[in-house]
Amino acid sequence: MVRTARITRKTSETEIEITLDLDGSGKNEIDTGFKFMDHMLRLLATHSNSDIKLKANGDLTHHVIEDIGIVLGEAFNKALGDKKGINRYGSALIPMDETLARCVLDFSSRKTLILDLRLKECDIEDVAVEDVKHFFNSFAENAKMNLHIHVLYGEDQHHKVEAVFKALARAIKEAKKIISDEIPSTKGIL
Ligand SMILES: [Mn+2]
Repeated sequence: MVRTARITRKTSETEIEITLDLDGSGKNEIDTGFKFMDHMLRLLATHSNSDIKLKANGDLTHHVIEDIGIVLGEAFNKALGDKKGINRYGSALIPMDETLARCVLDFSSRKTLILDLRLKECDIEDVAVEDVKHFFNSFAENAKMNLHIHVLYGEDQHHKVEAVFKALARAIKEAKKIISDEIPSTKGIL
């Protein structure tokens, strides 16, 4: 079974192209136009063992980052297909220096997002905190997942978001794993 997706999305605000291979080795080619997002999405590919190729262009930071969340979420949902045999749930606790982040997720086909990043309302490198929050919202919605993200403690803003992306990646790595040949739901459908 090939678990890949290729999506191109063009609106009057943004143009995004992505290819995703869930069973890759973490290879990535990321160009969002924003150095901090490139850094975060490379981490996501590397630590989830997913190959991600992404190119984004657009008018405003807010639009581009929100739409990357949409397209990346759609790609995960598409690549997971009918979700036959997947582990479905994943969780990870990841430290980064003084920060500890937790991510717990369920590829449930329903969106819920619980997000507590403990971030000050400021810019992190070339991205605003608001945009980071929008990213997780669009990602959870379009990947149709239950996503619970908490920064348990920490000081540095960059460390908090980086630990969260690594935790998300490790949780995805666990949840996407093929462990049986059944659809993991008592309803027989996900
Ligand atoms: Mn960093």
